Amino acid sequence: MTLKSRTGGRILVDQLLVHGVDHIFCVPGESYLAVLDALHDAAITVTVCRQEGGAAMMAEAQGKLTGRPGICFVTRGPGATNASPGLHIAAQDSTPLILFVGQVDRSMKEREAFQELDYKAVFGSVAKWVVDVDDPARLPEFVSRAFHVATSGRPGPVVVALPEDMLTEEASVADALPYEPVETHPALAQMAELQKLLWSAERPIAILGGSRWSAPAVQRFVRFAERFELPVTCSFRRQMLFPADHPCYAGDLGIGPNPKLVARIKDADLVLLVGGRMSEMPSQSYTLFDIPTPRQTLVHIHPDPGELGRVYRPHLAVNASPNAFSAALEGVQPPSEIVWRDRTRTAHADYLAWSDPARIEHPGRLQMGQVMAHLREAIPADAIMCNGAGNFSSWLQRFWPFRHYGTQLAPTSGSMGYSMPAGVGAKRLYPERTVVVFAGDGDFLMNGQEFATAVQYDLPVVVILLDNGMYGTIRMHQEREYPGRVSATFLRNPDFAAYAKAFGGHGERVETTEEFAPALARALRSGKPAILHCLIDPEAITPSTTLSAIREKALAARR
Ligand SMILES: Cc1ncc(C[n+]2csc(CCOP(=O)(O)OP(=O)(O)O)c2C)c(N)n1
Ligand SMILES: [Mg+2]
Repeated sequence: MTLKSRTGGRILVDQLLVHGVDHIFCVPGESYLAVLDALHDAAITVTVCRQEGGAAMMAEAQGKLTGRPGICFVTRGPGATNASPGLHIAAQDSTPLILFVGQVDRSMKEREAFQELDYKAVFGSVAKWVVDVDDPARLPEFVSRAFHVATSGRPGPVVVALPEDMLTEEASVADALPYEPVETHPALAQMAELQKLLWSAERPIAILGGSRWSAPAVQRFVRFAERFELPVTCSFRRQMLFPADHPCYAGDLGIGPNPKLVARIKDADLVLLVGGRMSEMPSQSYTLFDIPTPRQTLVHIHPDPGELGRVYRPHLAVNASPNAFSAALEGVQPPSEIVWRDRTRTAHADYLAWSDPARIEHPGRLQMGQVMAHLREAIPADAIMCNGAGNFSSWLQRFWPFRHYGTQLAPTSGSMGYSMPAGVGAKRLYPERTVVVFAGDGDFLMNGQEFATAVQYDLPVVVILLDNGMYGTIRMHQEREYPGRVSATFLRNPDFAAYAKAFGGHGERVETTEEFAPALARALRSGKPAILHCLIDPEAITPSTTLSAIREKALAARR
């Protein structure tokens, strides 16, 4: 059989189709015109973005929601460095992502040609793998490897550099076969050991985190938790891994978690850590477990053997993906008597009390407790909730009851500027679902330009923009460490409702609690991307304290 000769650009796009890609995000560049040309008549939805950071985050968001690599194309040099926050998020969040980057002509390499960058050096410590493709005939091999590397073990980002002249050169080469994610299953003996540990436990608890879950995997874990009446908590920004309205749910280990939950984990005799790494945030700055040998009996299940014993020495280490592990749980039998039953009930009751927004009051005319209570009524359970980084996000993280897998887009890397692009990525994938973008005033303007992308593609996401006129989180830390010495945290903001309108969206200013519900209804009805510019009293720095209280406490400690 003779193979048709194709350009590198065409071979590359054909590989994307082979691997099931149907969406890509990009900012165009002259360095990869041949790819753009091949995309012209391919069955792939292209989203052209306003900044590569936004494009990479959109792709990462899709990777998070689907478990398949998000795909992003950017130009060389500045395009690549602009995309780097998306790569870092994919690395810390264990999300499969492939970044294709333009590269200078092969004949010009190493001269510091226009926008030339050594991607292996620049992205070497962030990406799982970086490759320069110098021969179009090797594109099927390298692209196939990129999909395998991005999705196997602990998923993460891969960078594929594409020299401009390689993309226009022709080659005769066969397509690769579609990639198959490599599944890692637990051994029978390990499941038997787990059953033994559960049978002798008195105060067990499960912590769910990481990636390589799916809706069926979550369902299987729910069934396991039901059979064992096991209290289940979710790691930092992973609440979508267990339904909040389930009687086994004990809350999440985010920033500023329920102290009762923290005490419960410290007091547990058996901890099942499934998929997560218990990094700095969920481990409360590495205070929940002793290092390297936790006091609790630790069963750690992770798809990457390199994570097992990396920080915590597990009693039982299981190298398996949450998908495969949850399936194996079906063969584990509960003890004849469940001695921790009452503890599970108390844990859920503690969660319900902690997450009830109606109890919360803070300074200001716009009460976020009431806003959250309203959102719980007005926004459907399958809505995708997005946030970036900042104290504002605690309203969503603590008071929104996540009930389904694939409803949460929040960077465990703590990257500001994530929510707007994440919302665009989500809405592009699931146009029929409600997408809510939770943003701070600082957070939003780090990638607010992507509101234009939402307008361009008619993606009616609702941005709830909480404006307190500052980088509030940092101001909070300042007041605690250097009380009264405000430095570089004040922000003078634009009229965000006018911003939304200027872009062709729907905008509203919300100053009081009463204004919120009708404004939200109008935003949802508008059918346009919308911004609700919510004015938050700067004193309302967290759901539980004020800026002045933090400052006073710090000053008192110094007296
Ligand atoms: C990309 C990035 N830059 C800086 C920070 C440090 N940082 C964390 S929260 C924060 C302020 C967030 O401000 P805003 O979005 O207005 O939320 P607020 O804390 O005021 O609620 C900053 C600067 C970060 N996490 N990410
Ligand atoms: Mg702010």
